[in-house]
Amino acid sequence: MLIKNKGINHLTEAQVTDESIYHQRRDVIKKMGFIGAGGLLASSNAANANPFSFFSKEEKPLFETKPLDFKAAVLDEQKRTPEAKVISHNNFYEFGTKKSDPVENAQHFQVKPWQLKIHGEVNKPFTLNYDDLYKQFALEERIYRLRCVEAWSMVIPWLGFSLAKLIKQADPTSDAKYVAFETLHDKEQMPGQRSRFGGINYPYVEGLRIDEAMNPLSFLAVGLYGKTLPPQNGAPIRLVVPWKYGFKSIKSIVSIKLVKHQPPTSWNQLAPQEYGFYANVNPDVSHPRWSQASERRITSGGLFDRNRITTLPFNGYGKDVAHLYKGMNLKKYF
Ligand SMILES: Nc1nc2c(c(=O)[nH]1)N[C@H]1C(S)=C(S)[C@@H](COP(=O)(O)O)O[C@H]1N2
Ligand SMILES: [Mo]
Repeated sequence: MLIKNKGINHLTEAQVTDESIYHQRRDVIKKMGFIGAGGLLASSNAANANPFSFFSKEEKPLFETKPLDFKAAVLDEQKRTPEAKVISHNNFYEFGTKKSDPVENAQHFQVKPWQLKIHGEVNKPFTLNYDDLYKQFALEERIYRLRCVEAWSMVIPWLGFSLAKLIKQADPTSDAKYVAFETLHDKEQMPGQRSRFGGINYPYVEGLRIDEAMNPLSFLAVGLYGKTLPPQNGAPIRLVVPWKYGFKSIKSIVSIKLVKHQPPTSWNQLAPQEYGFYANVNPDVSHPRWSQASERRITSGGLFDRNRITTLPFNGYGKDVAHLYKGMNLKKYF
């Protein structure tokens, strides 16, 4: 069995705050030698050592989000995470490993021109340019829970279209068994990529099995809260797979490739014993160093307010997706 539970036994549930989990997640990277004691995080105040220091905090954000036309979601009862939180508490290692780094460091991100290639095992490969992202498919709103592997979650109103629509347009061949996604690789624009900051071997890559990708819940988001995506949330287009841990929901995508074999994925490559390919939200399978049985829902309280809720299998989307994993041992394929 690949799951290790040793090491978390000395921590009670109450002690496992998101903050400690987040530090633990960075610790793996430290242990692997990517961030040493005298490394980038430790010396972030020293001149020249911080790859993010070239934007002063006083500088006004240059990035403008624009309103989008979309079909609104039918009202649902979930209490949405305030927009201000959604766009300021982010994981986007290309712009830094702290939650506040992406909003500070991504505001100069140029999304025009953009090219998203759909290719590989398809009969009709195509490329979407920036304007196509908003025009090719009718935009709809989806209010989804996003559950990070670090045991915090948000409820976010996304705008976009089903991944299935885009894949169908490319007409996959019978050899298309998986879908491989890739984030932009641009060291000029993404300071984290200049130093392997965060330990990831860039570009960030992710993948889904073809039946997961074709599930109606799998979504390509081009906006949130009625507007185009801000860069810290993955502008101009990112994946949202609501029944999986947040790291599957890859940001700022430039390539969607249909492939024969299971593709490599960034967090799995970095720490395979901790992050699986499937990464389905599962309260019964602990992360080797913390429990996944509950989560902190980020609502309108303070960032580190206690708002503990029980984590549901498949993040509460089991009715729609559990059949995809029938007969699979989800402890082995975590
Ligand atoms: N390219 C890229 N995509 C990424 C990440 C990243 O570091 N780089 N972080 C992931 C993680 S861990 C989470 S929880 C979500 C966070 O999305 P949000 O910042 O929009 O809430 O993005 C995911 N997509
Ligand atoms: Mo995450």
